[in-house]
Amino acid sequence: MSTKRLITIERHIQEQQKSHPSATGTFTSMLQDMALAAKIISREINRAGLTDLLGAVDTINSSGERQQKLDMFADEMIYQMNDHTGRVCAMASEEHDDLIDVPVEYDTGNYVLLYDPLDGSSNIDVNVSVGTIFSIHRKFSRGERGTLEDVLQRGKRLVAAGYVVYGSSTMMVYTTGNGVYGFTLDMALGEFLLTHDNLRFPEIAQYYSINQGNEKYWTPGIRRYVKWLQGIEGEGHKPLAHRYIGSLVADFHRNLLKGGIFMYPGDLADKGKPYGKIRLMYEAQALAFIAEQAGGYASDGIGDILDLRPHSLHQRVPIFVGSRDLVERAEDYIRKYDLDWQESYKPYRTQDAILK
Ligand code: AHM
Ligand code: MG
Repeated sequence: MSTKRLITIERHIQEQQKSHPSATGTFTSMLQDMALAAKIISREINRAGLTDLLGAVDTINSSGERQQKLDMFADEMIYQMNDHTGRVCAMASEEHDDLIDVPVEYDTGNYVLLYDPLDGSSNIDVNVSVGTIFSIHRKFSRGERGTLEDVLQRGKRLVAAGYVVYGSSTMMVYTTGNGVYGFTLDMALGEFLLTHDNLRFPEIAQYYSINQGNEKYWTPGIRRYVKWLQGIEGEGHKPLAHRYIGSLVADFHRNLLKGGIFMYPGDLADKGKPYGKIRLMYEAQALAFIAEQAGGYASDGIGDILDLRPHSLHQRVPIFVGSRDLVERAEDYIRKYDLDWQESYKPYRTQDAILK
């Protein structure tokens, strides 16, 4: 019989709480609820092909994309897990236009939950990995109910973030600012077990991830940087392999384990979308926090994503995330070759307009 200790995610979260003597346990319970929601979503994803859950429904989400049924299921599951617990003062989801209030009949608490319930949802119909991304801020405003001010906080103020990747197995990865830990779902036990203790980006990176089909919109700096990654420009380094799933969580997760960079840059200055596709509040901030905790880095091409001051719920942001040296090199190329792009993007970094 194996004598290796099994550590469930619940136990791990409780152990982490002990390093914060003033903790009340509220936050611990929230993370445990997220793990339970992940198990339920994982179960539905695994059997989606057998039920009528597959396929799109005729509603459009706040970013103008068609919503899939599983998106809605995942969104509802996370909401229901948190609306009545008295732990959150508000929530925000990629699938909702506005802030999600806690129903008036329930108490509110000291935390704000942000989530992308099912990221990469265009991959569902073809049986390719998708994920859930979440992050938690502490309440900032003074009133009882949560406000936009509570949600639109800088990434530097996050108290926790995590993701779930529904792949060949289901994994949940989380940080509370004290390292990054990965748990694999044992389907027979119904438990997430610690399999990846204190995750760090490896020294040697293997992969770069970018949608090559967008090359026509890339800036000169991105073109040259990708040539560098491919070993065509510059000398003395091995070319990296290109891998792109099109599910941010899955691409990020692979690069965390193997070393690499994920990029979704802004378009050329004259193409009108210098901010790219990825959402700051539901995707970029959480992954930036996890990357930093794993020894990596996330940039919008100009600076640290965790330093950006959000201005709207569905704001998009260019993203370069992964092994620190690769991300810093991307910044170098942009600094040197992409002055036009910087000029067109900078107003979006700060403006108050709502970008969808
Ligand atoms: P979604 O949240 O609507 O699923 O969109 C985000 C996804 C990311 O998971 C992925 O990295 C990206 O969109 C892929 O976009 P593209 O198909 O343009 O490469
Ligand atoms: Mg998404």
